[in-house]
Amino acid sequence: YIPKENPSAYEYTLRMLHRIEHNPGTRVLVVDDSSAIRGYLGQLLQRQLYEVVEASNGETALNQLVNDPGIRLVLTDHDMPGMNGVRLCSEIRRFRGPGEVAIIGISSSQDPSMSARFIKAGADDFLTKPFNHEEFFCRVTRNVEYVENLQALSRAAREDLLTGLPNRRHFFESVQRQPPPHALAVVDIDHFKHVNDNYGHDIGDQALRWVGSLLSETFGHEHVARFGGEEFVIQLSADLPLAQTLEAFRLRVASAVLPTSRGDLQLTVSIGAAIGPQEVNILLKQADEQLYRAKQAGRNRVSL
Ligand code: GH3
Ligand code: MG
Ligand code: MG
Ligand code: MG
Repeated sequence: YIPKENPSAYEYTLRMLHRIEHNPGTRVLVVDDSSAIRGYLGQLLQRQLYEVVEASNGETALNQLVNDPGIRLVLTDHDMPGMNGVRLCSEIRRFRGPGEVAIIGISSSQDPSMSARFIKAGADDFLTKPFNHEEFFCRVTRNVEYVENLQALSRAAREDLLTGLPNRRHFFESVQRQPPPHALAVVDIDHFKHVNDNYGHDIGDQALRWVGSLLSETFGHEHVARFGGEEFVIQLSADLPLAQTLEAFRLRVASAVLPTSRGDLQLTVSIGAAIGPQEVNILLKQADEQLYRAKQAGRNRVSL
């Protein structure tokens, strides 16, 4: 329905439709001990093209959430046999943050402290039964949007915009979670300035994405990062033969051809590496020194 008599509601409906169009199949978990209420809420949600999952108690709901990280919203009743809704919220928040799933508590309780108890336990919002459909849809939409915005933010904070690879910040966080020793390599494209000068900046960008994809194909998306400009970093397994592994990658780049709108493009890379129990920053500095040596020695080579 589109309530045209009310322009703000009309705009809101358009926004909801826009959201649905761009994020079809968002999953919502409905937790209530009454199957009639689950069915009723499920129907309302399906009207908005949400995918609905149901649970008749808190324990089942927790299991479903553990097994399905794609659930974006939980609607939960309060009074249920076993775990109540407030307790369910605290349990969910032990393993799913507000950037992963939103929670709306629903209760017909006359207890005026109910909404505060839900929110203190980690719920994002609260609905008192009975509610009208428009309020229901607005709160559902707004909470799903909130989670989606947080996810977009966290992605933007972790990802390099041009190549889609992890960025510097994400790389540090993920390496520092691993126990030492670390094996790190810095990869720098040789004479990349010439690529921009001879082929143009757009093809320069295309070349950067290409080297990024060769890196993630070879070492795995989570083990590589763009550090800036035409410089990339690899986190290698300390058990691998470092020199051979990197030499194989150097050769792979040197022998590959990137077809572009301005003709075939070939590139070489220089690589500096370091391995040891030292701090990540110190290893990176050592790898950088080795990269400098590889450049000095004529480029298109590995130094460690
Ligand atoms: P060397 O072999 O010594 O590494 O030479 P180089 O030309 O690769 O290194 P230099 O540091 O002189 O130049 C790097 C160039 O990379 C300069 C800069 O314009 C370009 N660059 C940095 N970031 C981007 C980008 O996002 N897109 C494009 N197209 N070029 C970029
Ligand atoms: Mg109940
Ligand atoms: Mg370079
Ligand atoms: Mg450079």
